[in-house]
Amino acid sequence: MAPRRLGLMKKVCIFAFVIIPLYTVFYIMYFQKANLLLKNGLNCDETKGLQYNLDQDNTQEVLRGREDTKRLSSDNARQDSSFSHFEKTQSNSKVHFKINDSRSIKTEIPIKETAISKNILPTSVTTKELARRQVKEQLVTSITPTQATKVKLAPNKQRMIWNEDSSSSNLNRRLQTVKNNYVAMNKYAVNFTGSRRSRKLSSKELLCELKQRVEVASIQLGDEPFTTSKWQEYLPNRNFSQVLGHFRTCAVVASAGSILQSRLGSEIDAHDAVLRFNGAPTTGFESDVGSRTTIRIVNSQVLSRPEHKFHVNSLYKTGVLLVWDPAPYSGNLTEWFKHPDYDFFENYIKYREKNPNQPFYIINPKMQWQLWNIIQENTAEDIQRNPPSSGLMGILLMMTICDQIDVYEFLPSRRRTDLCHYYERFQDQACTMGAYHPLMFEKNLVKRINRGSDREIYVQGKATLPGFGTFQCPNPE
Ligand code: NCC
Repeated sequence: MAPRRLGLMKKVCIFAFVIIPLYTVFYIMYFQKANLLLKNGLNCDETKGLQYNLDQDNTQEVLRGREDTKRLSSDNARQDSSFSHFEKTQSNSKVHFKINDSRSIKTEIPIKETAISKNILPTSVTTKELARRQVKEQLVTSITPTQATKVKLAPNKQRMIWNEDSSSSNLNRRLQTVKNNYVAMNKYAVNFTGSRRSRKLSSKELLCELKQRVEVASIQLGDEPFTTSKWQEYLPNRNFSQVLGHFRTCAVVASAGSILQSRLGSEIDAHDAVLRFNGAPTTGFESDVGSRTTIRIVNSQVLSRPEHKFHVNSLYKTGVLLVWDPAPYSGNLTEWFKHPDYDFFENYIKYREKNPNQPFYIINPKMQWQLWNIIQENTAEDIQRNPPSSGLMGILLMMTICDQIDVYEFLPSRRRTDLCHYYERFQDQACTMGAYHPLMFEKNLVKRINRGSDREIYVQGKATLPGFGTFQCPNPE
């Protein structure tokens, strides 16, 4: 009897002290991961759909718009997982993909997010653990992503710096597929008639292209269709450059996760003006990102999607606000106003009613495509046919009102990590390398006009650009 009872006791103990705790740990981890996916805007069906895409199609559709794409039915997906055989037709601003034999593919999941990753850190990760992982990842990422040039540092500290000739062949397969899909999709009907540069422009030539061809302007009263007395009430009556004035030094703070542990906060705050993006906070991150915000650029999702709590979050109450939204490549403002990518106009008006004293501008969308043209002309391959990221638009804006612009962690530093944002635990290389936005090519452009050193990129993640007012350009032909 005794040995049998002992055996039973042993089994009970194993069950109580090993199986149950292990089960609990896995259970918690599973739900934390699910929560993070939900936090990133996906409901369970969408999550399942996304997983389906990843598993079955070997394609992760990384999307911005509401009904941007059609998920392939499982049969179609198995027959052909590549979008290259599809021909695009657009109707009612919805994109339909057709296979050569005219089979139409139905929308099944309107995925709303960009950059959803399978690799998500459990919420229990502490800052210390995060730092440890970053160091570990750094060792991997520093040898893989781009055919990077080496910076001359102490021999044992040679690391990779962003290569200004990075191409999509440096991306992983998933991001290459995503990029090709966005070239094929052409949601904004980009009809690029320019030509690729036969030679590589010098830094000065590129700067002059930007200065002379990109018009950084906000929507003004009188710009058709913003002509009514209603708009007179809401559109600020002075341009943002008049309101902001001119600055000597400016900081642009990209939201990348790799700014964590940088201790750049006081350096950033020492600038005359500081630009931040979307929901990037300062509270709790002051030592790494600083505490001042002079200007904040938000995309139209931030105004239209309830989870951003745009009207109530105090984050948005500081500084001058600017919002942008993608417009059709050749469309006019009236077409854009009728069919914005995200319907943000109503919330813009509501916000202006509640906060009439905070300057808040709508960026004229022609800027995004002027900038896009320059990137495409100076890139050897087809880039995503979507507007540049808020980051590059912000940089351009600052070049019009500052003498010197220090851009932080746009070109990744030695702290490089796949952590998407410094204020979230979500990981995806797409955030740094680009999925919807032609971010890799934007970074190439910034590297080419950088006046700072490779060492500053490596150590601080800092690129230094001259303001448009500080250099002269020859008259355009
Ligand atoms: O991520 P986001 O940008 O808010 O970041 C602001 C700018 O910082 C640069 N960046 C960011 C992360 C990273 N790892 N590397 C970087 O270089 C980029 O230049 C980026 O523009 C956007 O451009 O507006 C974007 O907005 C988010 C999102 O809409 C907002 O954060 C609000 O939630 C987009 N993500 C999603 O739509 C899921 C992102 O693709 C671009």
